[in-house]
Amino acid sequence: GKAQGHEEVNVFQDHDEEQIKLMHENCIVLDWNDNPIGAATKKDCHLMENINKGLLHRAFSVFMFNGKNELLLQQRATEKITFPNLWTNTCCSHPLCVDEELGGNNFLGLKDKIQGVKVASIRKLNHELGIKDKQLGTNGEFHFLNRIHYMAESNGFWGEHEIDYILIYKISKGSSIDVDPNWNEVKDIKWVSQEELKQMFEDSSKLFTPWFKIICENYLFDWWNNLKDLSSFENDETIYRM
Ligand code: DMA
Ligand code: MN
Repeated sequence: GKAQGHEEVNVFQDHDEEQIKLMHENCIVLDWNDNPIGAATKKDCHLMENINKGLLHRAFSVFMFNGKNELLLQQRATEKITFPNLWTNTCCSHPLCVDEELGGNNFLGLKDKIQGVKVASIRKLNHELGIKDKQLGTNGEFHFLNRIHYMAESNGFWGEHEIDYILIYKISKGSSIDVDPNWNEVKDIKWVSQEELKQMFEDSSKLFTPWFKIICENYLFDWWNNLKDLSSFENDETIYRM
């Protein structure tokens, strides 16, 4: 109705039209144990006003490595409503509240949920980075690592409160993936070695997302040192609360 339209103009003041549209997507609302309990718009899930009351949703974070053990980073576009301009891992987003991305329609186990998150990851790797699902299917493989429950403010008004599924995508030696960024989502990209990432952390002109920092401080370098064989790290059923 009219009143609702009015309110929206205020909430999204000065934001990018394309990004405002995406705020109408339906995210998966969760209880503390990652059980879906409903749906809410991306807008509602990211308002600190709701997060402070406990609203929690499902997310994923992809870390893509090439055959040279380099990690693909992205700098978020200035147009992003939450965490604009910050450097972060390859691709992050939310599985939508639809059967395909929930992982099925009843009695879902962790394996089903991971399957749903992979479907969402393939969708967003294409949307944000122009990566074709055909290439993902043949040039490497996804590994599910673990789930991280965290909360972070973007600017006091917007923020995150998520159970974040961590996925590593390893490009096979000798294969490559073509990247063609969507500049409404991504401002810059960079393939980095461990040394190059550590140098970026020293550079005070480069700012990073809170979830990327949490993952770097707690897990990333262990995983990165064991990319050849992730078997002792992957498919961890614990939800880590940060
Ligand atoms: C949300 O990422 C997911 C995490 C793990 C923070 P995002 O803000 O990039 O989502 P989207 O790309 O859907 O805007
Ligand atoms: Mn989120």
